[in-house]
Amino acid sequence: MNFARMFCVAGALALAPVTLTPLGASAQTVLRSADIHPDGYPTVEAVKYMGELVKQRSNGRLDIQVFNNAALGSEKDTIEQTRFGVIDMNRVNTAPFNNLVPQTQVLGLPFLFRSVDHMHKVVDGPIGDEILAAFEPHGLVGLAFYDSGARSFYTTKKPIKSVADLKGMKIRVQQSDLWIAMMKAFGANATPMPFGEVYSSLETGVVDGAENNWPSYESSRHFEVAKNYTLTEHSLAPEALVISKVSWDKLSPDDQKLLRQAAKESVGKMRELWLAREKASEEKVRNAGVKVLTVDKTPFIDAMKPVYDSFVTDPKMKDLVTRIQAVQ
Ligand code: GTR
Repeated sequence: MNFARMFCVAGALALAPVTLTPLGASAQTVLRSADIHPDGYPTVEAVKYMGELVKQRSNGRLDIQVFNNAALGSEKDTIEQTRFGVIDMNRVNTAPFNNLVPQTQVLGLPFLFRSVDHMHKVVDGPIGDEILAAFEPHGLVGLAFYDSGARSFYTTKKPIKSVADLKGMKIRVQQSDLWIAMMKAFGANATPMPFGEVYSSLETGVVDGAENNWPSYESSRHFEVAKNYTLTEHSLAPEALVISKVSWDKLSPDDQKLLRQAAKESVGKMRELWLAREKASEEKVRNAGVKVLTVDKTPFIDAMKPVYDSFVTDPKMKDLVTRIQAVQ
């Protein structure tokens, strides 16, 4: 991790969470939450909504302040800062947690979920709680999973019409061994990098393509430089909302309960916002002239066998996959 950066941010923020005690008032705790997305993006708005709930229910004693637009750094860096308590909360896709919390890998496995409804049933049930609990030994407390739609490929020059088209292409991926293996199994050259570097990498030809859901493809303006979007929908990897264990342990059991409850309630709000944003983003990029291709998914699914063979190996992971597949 980048310690220089961490301490620079630590210096800028002072130590989190901040407790303000004006004369005659009870102490106020402001939890700082990171997000790379802009204002209006469903993840950002969902955490703001959660903040309203906790503020109201604690009579102003607890509050959440969202630092979005990657103001606190890239996801990989902010995860480290959150583990050390420099940042209190973080909303990040599950992929950048994969190497740290191996149980999160299961949620990104290609073509594992049959539908968004299947994914919701899994993350809303005991398996979701089990994976949230797996963050704890790593300095983080998992609060909720948010939707992230389906991720599909987009390219600057050659459109992807078959698995063979991916051969030798440089494709940007999130910083996760699972995602690197997925690209390799598709025959592509995986280029892991932070989200903030993708636009210029597409523009200058450092990569030939990337993959993401409609809202991120649109809000990042990647569609301006990579105009071929192929609906492979290879992963439904959800977003995760976590709080630093350092910040968590400073809260009373009642406040911890309040936060957990508000986080769970923000999921419904997020899903509403997500559905609307997915439609709006798709419409926007289609109107901007993006070429949307549909493909037969079977060869893409078949190509993922080596990923399952190397990532679903230990009995616990196998059991988790079997239990997910059994959820109706
Ligand atoms: C988005 C996700 C971000 C980040 C980004 C990426 O869909 O919301 O958290 O993971 O993708 O590809 O880096």
